[in-house]
Amino acid sequence: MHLFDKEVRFSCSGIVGASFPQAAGAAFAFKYRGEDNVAVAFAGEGAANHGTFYETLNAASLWELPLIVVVEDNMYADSTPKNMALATPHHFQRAMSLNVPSYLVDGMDVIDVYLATRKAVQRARSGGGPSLIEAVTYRFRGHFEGDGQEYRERDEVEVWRLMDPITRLGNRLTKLGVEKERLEERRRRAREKVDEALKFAEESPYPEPSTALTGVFR
Ligand SMILES: Cc1ncc(C[n+]2csc(CCOP(=O)(O)OP(=O)(O)O)c2C)c(N)n1
Ligand SMILES: [Mg+2]
Repeated sequence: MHLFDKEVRFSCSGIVGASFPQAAGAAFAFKYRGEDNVAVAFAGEGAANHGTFYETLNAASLWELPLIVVVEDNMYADSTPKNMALATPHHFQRAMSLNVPSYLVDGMDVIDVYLATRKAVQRARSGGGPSLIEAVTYRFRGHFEGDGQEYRERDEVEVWRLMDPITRLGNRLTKLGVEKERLEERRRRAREKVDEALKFAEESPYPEPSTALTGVFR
């Protein structure tokens, strides 16, 4: 859960709802130093019920921070369906109250997500402040491997599978004239990368127990 890569400027934590203030902190630093970077916080719809969501949007809007908040609304927080935890189906309604403009996008459509993101980045870079991207999406697999998934119908999963974003992007590219071989080559390269990463993980030794608290605040 706690992935961090300084080179690609990516980090995450197992604390649900933590990404909002962390990204806002980065956005504050970018603005303070006069850099044209943009910070992006990704979180689920469950995470967007944390106080950190409102607190961050309020401060970021007030201070016009170069921040994009992406809510990946996949209808479930672990096993809790969204309608049992959210008083409104839409996150943009909440952002509106804090003067943060939003894009409601088809989160299963890469191009739709890209176009909204591009606008949000432009807004952030031009000093316009934060934006919210509400991406409607779905989780095909369980919340964890071995999840019995008693909380949903098999049919529901199958319906969403028809909207698989990778298949849809492939279909769209084919329509635009991209040759089948080129797409197949991309798929092969992606599979290779994943296989390599898996092999690396499986062949890596376990860390020394004595390092468990290295770099941890105490
Ligand atoms: C502060 C905190 N509370 C609870 C958890 C346990 N937990 C892990 S994932 C999860 C559900 C998150 O749901 P959502 O934000 O919708 O993200 P999704 O898993 O759907 O991407 C919960 C409650 C946690 N990791 N951190
Ligand atoms: Mg979710």
